[in-house]
Amino acid sequence: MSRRRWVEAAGILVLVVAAAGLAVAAKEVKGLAKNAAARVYVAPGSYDEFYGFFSGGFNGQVNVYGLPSGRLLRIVPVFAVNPENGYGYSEETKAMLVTSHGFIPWDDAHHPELSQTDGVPDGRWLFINANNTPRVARLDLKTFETVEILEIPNAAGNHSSPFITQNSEYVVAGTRFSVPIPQKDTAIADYKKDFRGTLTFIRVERKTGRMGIAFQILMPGFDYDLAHCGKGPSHGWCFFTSYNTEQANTLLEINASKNDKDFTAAVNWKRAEECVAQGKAQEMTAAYTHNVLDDDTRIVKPEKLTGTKTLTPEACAGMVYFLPTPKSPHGVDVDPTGEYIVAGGKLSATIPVHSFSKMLKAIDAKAQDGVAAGVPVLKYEAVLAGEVPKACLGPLHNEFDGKGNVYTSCFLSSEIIKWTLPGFKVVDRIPVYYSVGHLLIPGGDSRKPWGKYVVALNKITKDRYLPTGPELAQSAQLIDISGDKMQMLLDFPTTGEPHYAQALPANLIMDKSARIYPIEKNAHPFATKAEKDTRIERSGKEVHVYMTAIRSHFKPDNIEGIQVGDTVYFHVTNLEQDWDIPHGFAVFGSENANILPMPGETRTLRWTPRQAGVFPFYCTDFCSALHQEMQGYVRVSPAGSKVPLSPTGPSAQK
Ligand code: K7E
Ligand code: CUA
Repeated sequence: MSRRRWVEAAGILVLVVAAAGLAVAAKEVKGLAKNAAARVYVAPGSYDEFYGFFSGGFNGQVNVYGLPSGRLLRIVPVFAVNPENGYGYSEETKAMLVTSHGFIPWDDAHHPELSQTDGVPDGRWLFINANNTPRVARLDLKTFETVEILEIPNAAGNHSSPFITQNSEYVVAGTRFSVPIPQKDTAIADYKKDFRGTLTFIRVERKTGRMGIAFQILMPGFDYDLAHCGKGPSHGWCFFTSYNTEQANTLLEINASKNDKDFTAAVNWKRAEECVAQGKAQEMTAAYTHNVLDDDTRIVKPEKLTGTKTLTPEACAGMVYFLPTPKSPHGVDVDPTGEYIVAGGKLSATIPVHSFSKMLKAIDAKAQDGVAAGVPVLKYEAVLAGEVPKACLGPLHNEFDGKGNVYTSCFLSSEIIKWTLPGFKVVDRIPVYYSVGHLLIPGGDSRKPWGKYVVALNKITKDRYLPTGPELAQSAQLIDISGDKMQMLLDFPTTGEPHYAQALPANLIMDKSARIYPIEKNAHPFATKAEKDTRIERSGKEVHVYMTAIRSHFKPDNIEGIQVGDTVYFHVTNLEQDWDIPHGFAVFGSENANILPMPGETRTLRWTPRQAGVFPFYCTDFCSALHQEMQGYVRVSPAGSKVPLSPTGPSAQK
């Protein structure tokens, strides 16, 4: 395309950029839509059509974008501390990040998964995995906050997680890394003998969303990479891809790429439930944590748990089968009808598609190619629905549009292909920039995709954006899929490294969004619900400040009688009952983040003053015209000083 036509095609976007004198070596973009700018433009004051939930990858967060605009709406901390709102720093939220391995302020979050009813995202919760120290979190989509984190014991590299069943009965979690189970000190060379994988089924309470481990399946020591659960006819089954069926423990790039086919594990969880009910599971000791945000106090309650129910394939015949799958597969995705199981053949140029109905027949007919580590291996030809020949290089992940088309990301050839199912015929392809991982279509892994757009989540953006030093942003690219041809609309950089993302129509959640926490329902033990109740109490070396915040002052705002060596707890209750009016609180020299209580909420900052003096504190969130006046002082005296604590009660205050 000539430069001139490119400019025409890019329309006003380029004109605006050029007018600002910023057009630096504009590059050709294949498949760019006419009037692309107008088609993603959401005018000031207007809402986006979709909420998009993007994982933050190694920033451990969830990033919420509006689509089609690509506007970043919110960053929700999940597995990482967040100084912006004090998550993981405040006394109330620290416990959310406590595991059996101690306080873990970081993780690597890959797969956001929306809760479903009848196989369709219902807008209640979002689940997301932590890879490194295995955990699954649940976010409440009324408040956009992390309300629960469950640690997964007997696991490592929690990557095939947290994929959901069609009525949110379970979210699953599989081990990307096999390890000695239970853990022990053993030679790494004994991998084949001692290392195992687990597939964990986490029960989700229908009413509350509360998670709990139902059972774990002990598997051979492969790497269980990704998963998706069945829907419609295949409801009751979940599918996990594996690589390293070679069971190599070193130089996996060579040693785990030898087998022509690895396996997709098909797990019949209804059968597993029967086996558990029949007492076929073994109790296994395991230490793990389960942290839940209490609705009334808004304090995280940590719980320590011991033991899980463990099933082996041998003890529960009919529970697990292996479907041979070329070659070191990555993603596995179930189409909206529930019949087709599409893997990403990573090192193969063909995309293998398994048929659920043929799988059931193959099981009945015992069309087997032997048994691997106690698991029947079904014959490839007997379960294959078809292959997409010469699809692309490095197929990774698939999403569906609900109109019989599959969109596959191709990491090596940096493109998205669109192909028909059934039909197995590539009908369109579009380059993306560059090295695409997952794709997102609103509802694209559900029974009823909303379609309209596909978003490419790209790993590499070399030369795509203004350079920012050695590290460049990962990017998302929004592509229109409403017509026959994919049309590129928009690029936007992302935070962290989003692996997967999911989206749903805004109207499913926007009207349910919480605006305040009712102050009368605040059951925090250190809440102060009226200014007249503010006070300071000492017990030994601990000082508790019962403080309120309301535009535009703290009460108390002059504090004396604190001593070096004390531990001071500022319990700040935000008395506002008005939407979008948090107050922040920070104190000089604090080795802690600020806290940011929402309207009606109490949050606590722990402070250990190290020297005598008078130290200011202030509100960090610009809350009113007199926000700058929202400040105070705390006087710190030497240990053993006679300065009385004040104000100690209502009578002591003016
Ligand atoms: Cu393909 Cu972790 Cu799902 Cu990255 S994962 S892309
Ligand atoms: Cu309160 Cu600024």
